[in-house]
Amino acid sequence: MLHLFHTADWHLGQSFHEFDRDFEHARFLDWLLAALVEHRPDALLLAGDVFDTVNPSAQAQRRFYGFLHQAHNALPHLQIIITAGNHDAAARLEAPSVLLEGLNITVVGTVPRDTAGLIDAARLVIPLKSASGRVEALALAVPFLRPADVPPVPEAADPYLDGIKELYRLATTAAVALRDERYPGAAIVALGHCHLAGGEESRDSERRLIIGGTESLTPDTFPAELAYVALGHLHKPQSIDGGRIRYCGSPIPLSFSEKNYAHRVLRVTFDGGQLGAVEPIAIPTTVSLLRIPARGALSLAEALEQLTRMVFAAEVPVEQHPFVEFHLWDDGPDPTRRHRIETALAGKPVRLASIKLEPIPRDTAAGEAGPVAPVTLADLGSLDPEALLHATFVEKYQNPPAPALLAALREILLADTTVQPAAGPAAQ
Ligand SMILES: [Mn+2]
Repeated sequence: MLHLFHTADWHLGQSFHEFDRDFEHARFLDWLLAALVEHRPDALLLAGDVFDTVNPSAQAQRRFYGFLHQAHNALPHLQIIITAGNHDAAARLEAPSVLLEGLNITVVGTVPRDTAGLIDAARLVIPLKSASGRVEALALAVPFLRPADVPPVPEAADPYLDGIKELYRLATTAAVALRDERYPGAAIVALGHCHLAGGEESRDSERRLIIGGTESLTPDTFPAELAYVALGHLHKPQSIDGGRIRYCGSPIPLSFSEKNYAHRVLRVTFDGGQLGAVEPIAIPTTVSLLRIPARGALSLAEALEQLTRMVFAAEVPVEQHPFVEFHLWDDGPDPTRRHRIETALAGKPVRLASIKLEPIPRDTAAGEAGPVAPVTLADLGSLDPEALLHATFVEKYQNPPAPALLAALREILLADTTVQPAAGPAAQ
């Protein structure tokens, strides 16, 4: 019997609309340490996106290495396998490998190659021991793969996608050979950081893998010999292929679209080389994300009115203040909008993260004017600028322009006919 924890997408050091997430990450890591001590898994798999950026802050790095140190001290037999995600600096992440190996920690950022430059898939295979000291599983520590990381596949329909598949095939073949030779009955598991076809994405935080077509990886990328595939990249927990392939999801919401996700770590059990139970362990929320309104949008006046009626928990330290995102109807340019919201929030225990403007739904009865008709070059001279501004505002914001804006336009139009080009510097 062998147990492992599957986690991914920590994004340590994330800056969230200019706010720091260090408090939430610190609380998550404290919780994880306690959960490891309580459940005593044999291994911890971290499937990519350890850090949010390729150049994480010193504080984020202190958090990460501090956690590894504490986990090793508390559980010296715990094996930790860490792979790089698309947000990580692959080579830098694995730079301290030599030191970490002594702590039972394996970091794989890049695909190992032999002296001839050929991919050495056997080095991706990491034996995992159960509490009995016997190797009961072999883990394929595959990091996020870039096009240069995958083997060439002759006559491939898509050299990148087929190359990813070929790399998993090579690593699985190496693991099967090792199992049959030395560890009969061991389960084979793989890590990965990729986007499987049909996977559900979050807004704003995953950073799309823009290299062509990587969203089309299919489950058969992972050979049938793999009892379990521990994935990172998609932040919503989801399972594919009957639960053999899983995304555990991010431990904290990394964007407002993730606020209702069931953040968790997965506890995976193997028995006799087969996948057994997969149990989610819920991660407690330390800071809440607040959307105003809960769904849809409000006018600025309605939002300000709602704020006067809201009751907030008092006496909470600032790092625990909820993050707020407003959704307001876009009723036209308004340079005072943010300031008026900030003023209404002054003294309240919340942090203004963002204001999203939503297009006002078209009122079909009032929409008779229709879109502004296309004009020819010859028509330009005959257009009435005031009427054009009016029509554009009604088209875009379902509202006429403010009187002050019309007055400003009239002033410009008037100036245009009276000020002569030769007026000189005095007119500036
Ligand atoms: Mn991620």
